[in-house]
Amino acid sequence: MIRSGDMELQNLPKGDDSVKDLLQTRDDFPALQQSLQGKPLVYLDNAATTQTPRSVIEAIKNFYECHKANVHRGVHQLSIRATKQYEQARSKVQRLLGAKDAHEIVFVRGATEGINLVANSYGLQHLQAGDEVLITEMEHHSNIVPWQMVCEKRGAKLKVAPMNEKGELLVEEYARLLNPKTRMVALAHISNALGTINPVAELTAMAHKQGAVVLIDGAQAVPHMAVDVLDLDCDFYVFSSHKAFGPTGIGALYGKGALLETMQPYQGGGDMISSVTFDKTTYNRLPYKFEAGTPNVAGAIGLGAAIDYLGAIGYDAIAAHEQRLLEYGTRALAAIDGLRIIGTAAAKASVISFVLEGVHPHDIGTIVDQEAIAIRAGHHCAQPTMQHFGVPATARASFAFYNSFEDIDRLVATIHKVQEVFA
Ligand code: C6P
Repeated sequence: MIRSGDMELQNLPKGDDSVKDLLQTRDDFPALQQSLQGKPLVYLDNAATTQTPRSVIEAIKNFYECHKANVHRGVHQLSIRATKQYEQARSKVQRLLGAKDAHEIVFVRGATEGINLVANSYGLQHLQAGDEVLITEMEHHSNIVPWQMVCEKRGAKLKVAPMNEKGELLVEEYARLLNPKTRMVALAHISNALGTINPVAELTAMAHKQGAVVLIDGAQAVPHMAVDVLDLDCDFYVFSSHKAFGPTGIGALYGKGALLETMQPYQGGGDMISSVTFDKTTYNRLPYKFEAGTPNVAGAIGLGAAIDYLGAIGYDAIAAHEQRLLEYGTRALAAIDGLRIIGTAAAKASVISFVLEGVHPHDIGTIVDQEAIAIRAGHHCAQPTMQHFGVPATARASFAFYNSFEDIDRLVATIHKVQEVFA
C-alpha cells in the first residue's frame, strides 16, 4: 500500500521470480498462516525469534513419538538412535559454521549460555588483574554482562570500542584500544538493535596481532548469512537456534579445539566426566566435557532440521531477498514525516530500528499489534546502544526470508495510523 504519488517507492524493484519462490516458503510455517482479530499476521520480529518450519516441528515430534531416550548412556536401541541423531545434529552445525571437527561444537542453551561458558571457563582461567577485555558499544547485554562479571572477579578492565552516528564501529578507535594487555575481544557479528554488520574477519586479525582471543556473537548472523569460522579465524563463535528457524533452548558454541582442550569445564555433572572418585574426577573428552547433564536432545535434532531447511533455500537467495526488503523498508519508513531510523550503517542486515516524533515506541508496538503486526519495541537488551543514540527505546522491524513487500506496506500504512492517533 504505497501512498499515491510516491513514484520513487513504486519504482523500487520488488524482485524477480526467485523472490516469488522464496515467498512460497511462507507455506512451510504454520504460525504464519494465522489471523489475529480477523487480520492476517504480519510477523516482523525475527531478530527476537524466528518462526519454525513444519520440517523442524516434525523432526522434534518424531523424536518424541519414536525414539525418545537419553544419549550416550543407554545400550538399548532407542538410546542408540537418539545418540546418532544428536551427534548428526552436531555434525550439521559443524558444516554450517565450517568448523574443522565436530568435537569443536558444544551444544548450549543459546548464544547467552555460549558466551557465559567462555567468560567463566576461558575468562576466569586466563584473565588476571590489569588485563583488558575489549567489546564494542553496540553489544547485546549477553555480550556485556558476562564480561563485566568476569572482569570484576579478576580485577581486569572492560574497554569499549565506540561507534559513529550511523551505528558503525570506529575501527581506528578499536585499533587504538587494542594493546598487549587485551586478553579477550568479544564482538557482535551483527548488531540486534541496529542491524550493523561488523567486519569481524578484519577485527579478529587485528586482535590476534595483539595476542588476544576473539569471541564472535553470531546470534543475528547465522539466520541471514553464511558463516565460516575458519575464514573468520575467530577463536569462539556462538549462536541461538531459535533465531535461525530452530527450536528454543538450544544453540551452539564453536571453539578452536586447542583452546577448548585447555579450558576447565563450565558445569559438573553426568556425561562430562571420564572417571569419578571422592578424591578426584577426570573429565571427558571434547565436547562432552562441556555438556554436563542430559542435554536438550530434541532441541539439537530440531536445530539439525532447521540447518537442513536453511541449506535447501541457500544463503545467497536469503541474503538477496532480505537486502531488497531492507532497501524497500528503509525507503518506505524514512519517507514518513517525523520518523527517524536508528542505525544506518553502510553494511546492514534486515533490521530497521526507528523512533517516531511524539510517540513512545511501546505505543507504536501496541497499536501496530492491533493490526496483527508483530514488531519489537524496547531497548532490545542493548541499553548502551540506546544511550549512544539518546533514546530510551526504539521500535524495531526485523525481516526474515519469508517476509514480503506487502508486509512492509502494511507496517508503513499502520505507522500512518499511529500518527493520526497521536496527531
Ligand atoms: N536478541 C532480540 O530481540 P539468546 O537470548 O541467548 O537466544 O540470544 C541473546 C542474544 C545475543 N546476542 C545478540 C546479538 C542477540 O540479538 C541476542 C538476542 C533478541 O534482539 C532478544 S533480546
